[in-house]
Amino acid sequence: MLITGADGEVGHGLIQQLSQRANHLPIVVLDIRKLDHALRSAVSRIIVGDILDNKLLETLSTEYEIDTIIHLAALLSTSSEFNPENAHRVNVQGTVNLLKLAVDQGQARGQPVKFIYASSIAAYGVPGLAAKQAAGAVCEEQYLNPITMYGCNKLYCEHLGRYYARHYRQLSVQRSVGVDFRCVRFPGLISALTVPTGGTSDYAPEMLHAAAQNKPYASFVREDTTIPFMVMPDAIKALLLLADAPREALTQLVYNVTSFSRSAEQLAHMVRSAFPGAEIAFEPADARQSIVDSWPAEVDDSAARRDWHWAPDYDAGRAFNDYLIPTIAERYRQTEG
Ligand code: AKB
Repeated sequence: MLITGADGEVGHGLIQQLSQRANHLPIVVLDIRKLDHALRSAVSRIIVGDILDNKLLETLSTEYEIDTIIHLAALLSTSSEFNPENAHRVNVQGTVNLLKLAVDQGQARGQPVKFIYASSIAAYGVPGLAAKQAAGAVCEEQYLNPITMYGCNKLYCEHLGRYYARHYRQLSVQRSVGVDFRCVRFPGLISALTVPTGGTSDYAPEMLHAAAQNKPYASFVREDTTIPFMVMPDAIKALLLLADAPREALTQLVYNVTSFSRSAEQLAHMVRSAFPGAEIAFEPADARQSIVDSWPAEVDDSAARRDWHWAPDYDAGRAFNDYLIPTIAERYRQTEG
C-alpha cells in the first residue's frame, strides 16, 4: 500500500489506525516532509519526495508491488489561493502522476490497483447565502461550481479518476487494466492530535486547540457560518470502509461523507463549555469568509450509507465529549508537563 501526504493530518490518523490492524499490508509512505518520528516504526518504507517527481515514481513502481494507493497529498484551499498555479501543479499533475502509477502497477499485476482519493466539500460552489440556506443537504451531483483553485482541482481530479477507471480498460491492448478509483468527499476535519495548516475549515480546530492552550482566538469567519464537520477517527473510518468495500457494491465513484453541521458560534459554545475561560472572538476575513459561504451547510451522504454501510461513530456530542475534549486536554497537559 502506498500513502501520499502521509505526514499530514489524515495520514497520521490513517497510519496509526492501519498499524493496529492484524496482518496489515506493508505501508510505503511518500511525503515532501519526513514522517513524524512517532509513526516511523508503523511503516515499511519512508520516501521523502515530491509527487511531481516522475523519476521517483518510476523507481517506486519498479521497486514495489502496489495494490492500493491512498492519495492524500494536496495543498489546501487557503494555501492554494496564494499560489493557484503551484496548487494546480501539485493537486492536479500530482494526481495524474499517481493515477498513471496505478495504471502501470495494475497492468504489471493484471489486476486494477485500488485508488482511494480524498476529495472535499470544496468541490461544491453554492451561489450565495440564500441558496446555501435553501439547498439543505446537497448530494454529490449538485452545485459543482467551486470558487477556489483547490475546489476546481478536487472536482477535476474526481473526473480524472473516472477517466482513468475507464480509459485503459477500454483500450484493446494486451493486459488492459483500468484503475479501481474510489473517492470520498470530506467535510471539514477536526483532529484532537494535530492542527491543520492552509485550510479554510481550520477555524474549528484552531479555536479548540487555542482554548485548550489558554490562548485567545479570533475566528476568521462570522458566527453564523455553517459547514459540515467530522472528527479524524471518522475520516479514517470512511477511507478504510470505502477501500474495503466490494467493487460490485459501489454504484458511483464519488461519495459524500458527513457527521455534524454546526455554526461557528455553536462550535464556540461547545468549546467554551469545555474550557470556560476560552476567549473566542469573531473577526471575519473577507476572502476566507467567501470560500466557506460557497460550501454547503450540509451534505447528503445517503449513497455511502447505502453502498458501503457508512455511518459516523461520532455525532457532535460524542465528538466533543468522548474524543476531542479529553484527548486535547491530555495532549496539552503532557506538553506542559
Ligand atoms: C480546507 O479547508 O481546505 C480543507 C477542506 C474542507 O478540504 N479542510
